Parts: sequence; C-alpha cells; structure tokens
Amino acid sequence: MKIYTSGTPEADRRLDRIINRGLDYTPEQLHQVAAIVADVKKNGDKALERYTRQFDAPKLAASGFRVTAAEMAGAAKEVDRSFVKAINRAIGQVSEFHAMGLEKTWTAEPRPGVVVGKKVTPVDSAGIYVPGATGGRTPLVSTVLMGAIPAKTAGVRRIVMVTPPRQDGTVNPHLLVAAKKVGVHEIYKVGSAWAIAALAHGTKTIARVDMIAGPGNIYVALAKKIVAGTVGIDMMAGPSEILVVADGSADPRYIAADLLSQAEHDALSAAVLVTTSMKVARAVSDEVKRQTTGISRWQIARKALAAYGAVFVVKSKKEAFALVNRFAPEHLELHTKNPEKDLDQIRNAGAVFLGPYTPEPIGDYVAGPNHTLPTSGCARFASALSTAHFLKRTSIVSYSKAAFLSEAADVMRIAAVEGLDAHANAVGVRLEEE
Ligand code: HSO
Ligand code: ZN
Repeated sequence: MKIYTSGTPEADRRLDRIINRGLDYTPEQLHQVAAIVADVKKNGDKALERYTRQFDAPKLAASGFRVTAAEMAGAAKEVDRSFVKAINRAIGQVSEFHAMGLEKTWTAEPRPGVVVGKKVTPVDSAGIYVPGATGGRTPLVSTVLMGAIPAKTAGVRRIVMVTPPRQDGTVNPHLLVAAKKVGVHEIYKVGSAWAIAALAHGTKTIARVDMIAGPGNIYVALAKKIVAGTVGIDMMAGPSEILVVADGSADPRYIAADLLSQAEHDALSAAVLVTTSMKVARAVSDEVKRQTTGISRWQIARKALAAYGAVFVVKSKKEAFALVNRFAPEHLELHTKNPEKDLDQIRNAGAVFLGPYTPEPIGDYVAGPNHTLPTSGCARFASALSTAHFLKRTSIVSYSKAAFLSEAADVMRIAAVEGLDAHANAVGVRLEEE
C-alpha cells in the first residue's frame, strides 16, 4: 500500500478518488438500467426469463423462479451442524440488537385537550436483495440475516428474498437455510436490475412489495434509484470500505488483516489506514503485502488495494479525525490508546469498531448491528439498515372542543393569508354554533 503524507495535493487527489469511486455511473448505464426496468414493467415474467437466461442461468424458466418446498428440504440436508450452530448464534444476537432499537407508537398531550403522536406500522411487504457475488462463489448468508431480521423484527408480514441463481439454476443451500431460519416467506431465483424492477412493479410470479432493501452492484443500485418513489428503498449501498485510525500503540498485523477483510469483497472495495505513526504506516504496508499471499481472493484484494488502498500519515489525531469525517467511511476501526474517548470526534461513519479485539468481520456476522451500511460518503446523511427502514410513522392529531376554540382564530388568519377560503371555513363552520 502506498504511503501518502496527508495534506499534500497527491494525498488529496487519492482521497477524493477513493471516496467517489463507488456510486459513480455513466448516463449510458443509467439509461441501460432504465430500459431494463421499463421492460420488466411491461413484459413481466417474460422479460425476467430473458435476462435470467442471458446473464445467470441459461436454462431457468419463469416457472422455476420460485424456490420450492422440496428445494428447501434438500438444502437443509446439505448444510452441516457447525454452520447451523453458527448461524443460530448470529440470528439470535442480530435479532436481539434490532429489537432493542424498535420504535413504538407514542402519543403526548403538549397542550390541554390536544393529543398528538405517531402511530408506528410496518410496511405490508418487503423485498430483500441478496447479491450473488462472483457467480455465487461467495454466498453472503450474513446478508440474508441483515436484510430479513430488521424486516421481521419490525413486524413485516410478507418478506420476499431475491438472489441471482447459479449457472445450473440453483441457489447455494446455505442461503436457503439462512432464509428459512429468519422467516423469509418467498424466495425467487432472480437477480440484478430486473429483480429490483420485478419487486417494485410486480410480475405474474412475483407480487410487488412496498419496500426494497439490501446491497448489490451498480446495476442493482441504479435500479433502486429508478424505482425509488414507486416503492421504498433503503439506501444506495456501494462496494465495501474500511478506514482504520491507528496511533503508535496499534498492532500492524491486526490492521493489515482487517484492511484485507474488506479489500477481498470486491475489486472496487476501499481499504485505508490513517495513522500518526510512520512506523505503523510502514509496518502495515509490509504486513498487507505479506498477508495478501495467504488469502484465496488475493487477486481481488490486490486490485482493490492498488486502485483504492492508501496509507495516510497525519501529524495529529485531530487531523486524522478531520480526514475520517470527510471520508465518512462505511466501517471505521479505532486502534488507538483510548478509542472510547476518540469516538467523541467521529461525526460521519456507518459503523465504528473500537479497540484491537473488535475486527470489522465480527460486525459482519455476529455482533448485532446491521452490516448493510452507507458507503461512498453516504454516512454523512444515512444510517445502517434497521427496523426503521421497514416502519412508517402515521401522525395522530386529536382536539377537544375547548382546545379547538382556543386555536381557531390563528388557523383562520393563516388560511386567509394563503387565500384558502375552504380551509378557513372548515374551522369557521364549527364556530357558528357558539
Ligand atoms: N462487509 C460487508 C458485508 C459482508 N461481509 C457480508 C461478509 N459478508 C458489508 O460492507
Ligand atoms: Zn465484509
């Protein structure tokens, strides 16, 4: 990994390039995806079948999109006990966390005779997208959990999962077992932009949903952008990224391993170290090189690091945190003497991992918080996927007669300024009986 001195024009250019890499798209790509969405809207299953056969599974017909009970039963036999044990722990801990933040209906009486509040209701149905990265070779079982658990915990009655099939028209059994365990109701072997279009507009096989969540590549992200408004969407989740802040007390082996854990996701992933110590900078850079040779996805990791990896050496911790807040990383690790105190300086980050024994992957799988997080600087304004994404808040208003009378004149005055007589009358008619 190349070492940059923070604040130089070269470092600035590198930083901007890394931040802006993920959700970049060309007008042609947007146009291409809009055409796919329109095609699915018009031609339904026929279009889905055409795209699926062309890009994913050459033999799969629309009649085979829905995963059957027999396939589910077969999948349960294919996975081993240690996987079931691990996934059970993950489900338990992730569910527990999501239940903790669950928003409830509330009312208040801010003035005598006036009740206001919010009635919290889950969406009726949700679609969870599970990517089929690298032709299904990385079946992201944890992403099934992270999508479906918040929906389930929010109380969504119909949870649909879509994921691209493998070439032979099947889905990895671990994904199916995970989906069953978290209570997904329907699973369809359909992926990419056409799957998002189907969830948003509905086809004969796949009934439309109200809310779509889950990460995907740029085509999935663009499709979500296009259907947003017709249906709710969670966020534009782009390629994974990690930023580590370290002082001289950090262990370079841990940092290198954690940087690689995100670099291995995708050739577009970003892995960045920001450190006050030149010694740590050099040691991490060497360690990354050494550890890369030991991982099976080294080619992907190496590509990601060459394009979007960097070590920034800063003069002070203050400078480090300014850089963090400008980057707004999806994942932030603090390898400093007092990470709890440093947390005060963090304003923009999807998730923060504190101290040497909190590697990012613990959050990917079992810690509890969601691993679907804002990327590409979106942590400036967005948050992790949560139950809130699957809930609506309906405002509640109730007035007693006395309260109504005490506020009526002001309502009529504002209505008059707006030139909206009927508004004023809706109040006035209730005053006439006085
Ligand atoms: N780190 C990824 C999620 C993931 N990791 C799934 C492993 N499996 C989100 O940025
Ligand atoms: Zn990960």
